[in-house]
Amino acid sequence: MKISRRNLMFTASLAALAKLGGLIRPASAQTPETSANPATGSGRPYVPVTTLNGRALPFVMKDGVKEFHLIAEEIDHEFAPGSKAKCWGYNGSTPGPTIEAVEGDRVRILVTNKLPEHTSVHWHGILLPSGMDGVGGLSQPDILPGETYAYEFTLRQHGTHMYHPHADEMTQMAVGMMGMFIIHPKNGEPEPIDRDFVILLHNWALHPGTYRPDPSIMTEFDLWTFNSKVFPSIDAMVVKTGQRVRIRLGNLSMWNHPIHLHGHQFLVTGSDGGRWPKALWRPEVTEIVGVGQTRDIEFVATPGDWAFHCHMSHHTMNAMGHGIPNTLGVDQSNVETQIRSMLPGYMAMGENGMAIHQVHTDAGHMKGPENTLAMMTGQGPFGKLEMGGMFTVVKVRDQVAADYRDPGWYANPPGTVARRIGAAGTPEPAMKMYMKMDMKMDPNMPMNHGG
Ligand SMILES: [Cu+2]
Repeated sequence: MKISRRNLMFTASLAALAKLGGLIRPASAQTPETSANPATGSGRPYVPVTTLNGRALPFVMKDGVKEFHLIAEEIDHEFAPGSKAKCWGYNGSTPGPTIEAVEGDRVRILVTNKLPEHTSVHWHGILLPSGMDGVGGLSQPDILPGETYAYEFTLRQHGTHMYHPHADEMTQMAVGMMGMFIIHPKNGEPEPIDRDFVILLHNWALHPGTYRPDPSIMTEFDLWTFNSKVFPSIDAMVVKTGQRVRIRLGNLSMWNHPIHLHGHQFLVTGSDGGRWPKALWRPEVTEIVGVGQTRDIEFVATPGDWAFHCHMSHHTMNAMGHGIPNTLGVDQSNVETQIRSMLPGYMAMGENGMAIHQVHTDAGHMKGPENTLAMMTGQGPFGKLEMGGMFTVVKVRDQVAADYRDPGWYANPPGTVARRIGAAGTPEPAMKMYMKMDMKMDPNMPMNHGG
């Protein structure tokens, strides 16, 4: 385990800040949280993880035990501007803050229930006494509204783990109750990690015009999230060229997600079963993270803007209709005229593809139902990204700011961008309108406009 002078000084300055009123991380920056408790300076050191769009759960040391406090409660959550919901989470957020500790630590986790129904917390994948496993009715009585329970155990392993309720589980997880539990190895990493990201995968059924995720849905989900955010509100992962990056993925959604990184071959190096022996590491470009599983992937960063997303293409979309007629290749001009006589402003779409939907929603002519996001969205340096859901960008630069703030778009070296050869083509008729809209393309526009 390497502790640099810079990290120590950073911890010290955080301790000073903490006294001024708590740890507050600027939304756009990705400076890792302190690796030791800022209040007491105690706790064994580790290289902290970065929870995208999230934060770590602070702890206090009491008689050699790391004490955390989770508060289960209803919260107001925003998936991206234009989509809000009453969710349930921990300490004001979904997912709850990431719990970080070191193999060998004894931890005490207080859980206060401020929900309108009973709950419990299951420490998913963690080796512990049966009575600490958090299954309501099996390993403990339920935690009733207003009660606080204490869980206490010694961490005998390391790896990427999760926590979630095991009481009215279908409902409580469907509305956002989950978090990550990272246990760092006591003997350090086989390969030192420079940037260590944490992403929890989830899905939601937030029907158009409603403000409560529907817990009864099994397959027709309409929001696919990294840490309960959808693109374009998912932070970019900002990395310096040559850094060794680990992305820890957990999946508490109801689908499997083949997670794909562009521009690199990564190694799959671990799971809920801890850090795998090096002989088991395997190179991939897409790794399926199954329901209830975690996976760690690692790579050495190459400069560029590299897409990072689920490869189920419906999972890189936001809310969209299902079971609608297929209009691909259908000339609707005649029927459009007829419908307009009854429904002024009606626009037939979909003859040449679905990308036109983003054009209309970006332009504001096709206002969707209340509290619903456009199916596809986002602007890049060359135009529409036509993405949503489980999509973000790994931004690798030779120089990055000390707080890893978003550096804007990649400046491609001359001669390394795909280019048109020959005559200009003809945009699809619907796209001509888009080109006339004169949308501002600021090369430094941050990808995430909110959250
Ligand atoms: Cu997926």
